[in-house]
Amino acid sequence: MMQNMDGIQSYRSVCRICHGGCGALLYVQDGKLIKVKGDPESPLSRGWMCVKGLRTPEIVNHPDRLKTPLKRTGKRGEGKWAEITWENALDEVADRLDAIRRESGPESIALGQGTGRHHYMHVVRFANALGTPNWYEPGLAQCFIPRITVSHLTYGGHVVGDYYGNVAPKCIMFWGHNPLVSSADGKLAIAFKRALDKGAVGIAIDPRRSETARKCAMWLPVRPGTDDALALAMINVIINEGLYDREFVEKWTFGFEKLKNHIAGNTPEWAEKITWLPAAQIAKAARTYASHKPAILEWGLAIEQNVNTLQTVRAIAILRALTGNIDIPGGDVIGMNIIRTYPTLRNKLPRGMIKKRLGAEDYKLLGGWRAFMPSAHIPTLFNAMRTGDPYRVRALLVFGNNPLTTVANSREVYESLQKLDLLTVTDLFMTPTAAIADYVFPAAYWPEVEQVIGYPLVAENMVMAQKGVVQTAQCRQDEWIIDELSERLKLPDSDKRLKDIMDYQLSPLGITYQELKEKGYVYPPHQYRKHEKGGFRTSNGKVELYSKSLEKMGYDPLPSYKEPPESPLQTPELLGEFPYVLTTGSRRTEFFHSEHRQIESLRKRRPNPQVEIHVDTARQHGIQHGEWVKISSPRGSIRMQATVTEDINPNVINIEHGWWFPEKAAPDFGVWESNANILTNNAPPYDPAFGSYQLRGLLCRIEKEPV
Ligand SMILES: Nc1nc2c(c(=O)[nH]1)N[C@H]1C(S)=C(S)[C@@H](COP(=O)(O)OP(=O)(O)OC[C@H]3O[C@@H](n4cnc5c(=O)[nH]c(N)nc54)[C@H](O)[C@@H]3O)O[C@H]1N2
Ligand SMILES: Nc1nc2c(c(=O)[nH]1)N[C@H]1C(S)=C(S)[C@@H](COP(=O)(O)OP(=O)(O)OC[C@H]3O[C@@H](n4cnc5c(=O)[nH]c(N)nc54)[C@H](O)[C@@H]3O)O[C@H]1N2
Ligand code: SF4
Ligand SMILES: [Mo]
Repeated sequence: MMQNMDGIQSYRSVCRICHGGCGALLYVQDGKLIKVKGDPESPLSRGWMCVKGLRTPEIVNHPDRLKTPLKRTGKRGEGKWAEITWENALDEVADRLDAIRRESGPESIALGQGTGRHHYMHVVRFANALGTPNWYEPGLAQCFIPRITVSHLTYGGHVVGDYYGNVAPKCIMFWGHNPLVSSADGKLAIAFKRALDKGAVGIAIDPRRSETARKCAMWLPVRPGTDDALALAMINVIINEGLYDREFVEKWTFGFEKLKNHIAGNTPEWAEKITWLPAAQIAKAARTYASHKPAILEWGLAIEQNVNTLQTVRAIAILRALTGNIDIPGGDVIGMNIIRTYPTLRNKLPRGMIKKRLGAEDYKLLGGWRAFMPSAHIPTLFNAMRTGDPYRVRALLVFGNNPLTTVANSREVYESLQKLDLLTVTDLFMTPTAAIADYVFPAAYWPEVEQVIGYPLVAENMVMAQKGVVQTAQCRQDEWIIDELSERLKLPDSDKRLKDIMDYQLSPLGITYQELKEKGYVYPPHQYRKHEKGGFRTSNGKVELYSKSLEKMGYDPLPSYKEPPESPLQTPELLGEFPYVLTTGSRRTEFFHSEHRQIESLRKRRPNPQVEIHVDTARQHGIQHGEWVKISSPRGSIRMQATVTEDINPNVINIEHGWWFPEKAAPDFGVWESNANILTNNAPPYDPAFGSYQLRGLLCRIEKEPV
């Protein structure tokens, strides 16, 4: 802490509004956060912060923040609340949970949370201690878990691009990824900007010319949902034109000949008909990626939001191995994992319970014993809430998630939540989901929490500390709420608090959390080519082009293409009514998922939900830029404002996700008006390994709103 002349204290911390990690200087006066700016000494961001991070004081001090625990007094969703002390609220919720677990078993209590926030692993720990196998997160099967799992199965560790070493990448291929906006998974936008500015050749595979694509030499506007076919065709070119790294492939990969035979028919000409990309462009992209070394392949979540997720991600993963770009300077490096894995108490979950995890039997890489972080399958879990099949889920404790906006098929989510005996929501603001809860708890925001952050996420090549420097009303860090409930329920290890866990995580580095706070971060030099010392940490020490592990689990050991279940080729009968391919959820700098719609300075920059439509398509429908339009899928309709652009494939419609309107009346807050997940589908088929559902590559129609 530094003291300035006029009574202002400043602190060094790390922004975590997104998965982020931008170094931040926080200025506090009389206990109030008054300013945040970029920390020039941060090794990652070197002074840069995005607009959300800079607006942190406006968020922390927002008058609508939840400030005290609330208990519902009227009917569910009636908007009648009584303030209640933490002591009473926690006692009451613990009593209800205790009764439910006695009556119906702990599996009838589910936990829900959102994407990688500070309390992520603590929620998993709580589930295991409570003895319930049923926790969920709306990402997971649709976000990141397929990439992590495939990385481990294929290379024996999680790979991330090497932007901070001495060798700069010569090429970066962005696949369904727009990190210049999303800073996803703990990789900061600024690192990509710098690498591209330094001259790396960019290839963007994206139906939209995204902010990232605009900085790339090549843009491939692929048909959403056909990335598997594109990746197979690129493998085909790289093998058949002899562009692969022979030495690496021979020495360090398994199954090359089988792969070669398997993809023989997947030529660029074959892929052209599926992906809507000219064969020559596919071949050129493959050649460019293979001939610039070192190259990074940045994959994003667009490749996971379909029902052939496992094989799509596998096909793309194989490209890195064929080109020998793994764990080399300036390439894709395998994580160092310098801190201990969070103690999630996985071994406390009784064996019988693993079998009861909803969806685990069917989606083995999401919920089974081989899963990276076993969780419940969302459609199966919400179905159990709604129908009692295969058993009733009676309670849901939500920590930082607004499922009415981020889970597919919002209407069914709503019906499911209404059936619960107990719903608690911990959040920063009153959201449409919180508004139908029985108890609402006020959460602490990032300048109010303590945490150890391994960066980038899952790879953990460096570690940073986040410091609680201010306190708002009665807001509490989620981990504290969980610990208080655990203590009341006398759960295993409930005597260990967050600080003990953080010290444990840091123990391999020989420092305590207190010491890390003083240092700010620890960033050891990266060790490259770790496989040369003892092989890859896969089942046979080699990169598995052909995956024996998958074969054993009953999944295809080699990747293949599968047409999306609702698409121009699969369901041509729907094209009359729904002629366009819909994709949802591409990120916007100003908002994090359903957050920030009440933050005036951010909302001013994007006041309304936007649908992107090509100029030619707009002309055909008489749609003008800025006009409100109706977008419909076989599930329902929503309204958004048209952004007419040339930067999108003319047959694709792109909509934002996460929209609700805090300024509109409770309890709905307009959540039924412009919510992308009214259009998405949570019905089968799902990806056979992860149970992923489709959020990108569905069918839709767009029309002028009737006047
Ligand atoms: N500002 C901000 N940052 C965020 C988030 C946020 O909400 N706001 N969310 C965070 C989270 S949880 C995540 S997972 C990451 C995600 O971040 P990214 O992985 O970067 O994903 P998106 O921006 O959702 O989508 C990337 C690109 O995929 C394209 N796309 C859509 N459909 C397809 C398709 O079928 N194939 C291909 N190849 N491309 C397609 C979109 O046009 C988009 O430009 O962002 C994180 N960062
Ligand atoms: N159609 C469509 N849907 C999508 C996606 C898409 O691309 N398209 N993307 C999916 C993906 S990849 C993801 S990861 C999910 C994300 O889904 P979520 O992470 O669930 O996102 P939100 O719905 O915004 O819910 C987050 C809530 O947490 C609150 N919050 C923020 N910080 C804290 C905190 O520290 N503690 C607590 N208790 N609350 C906090 C916010 O106010 C907000 O209400 O969305 C998924 N949904
Ligand atoms: S990119 Fe993420 S971590 Fe960095 S300032 Fe923005 S929100 Fe914060
Ligand atoms: Mo995500």
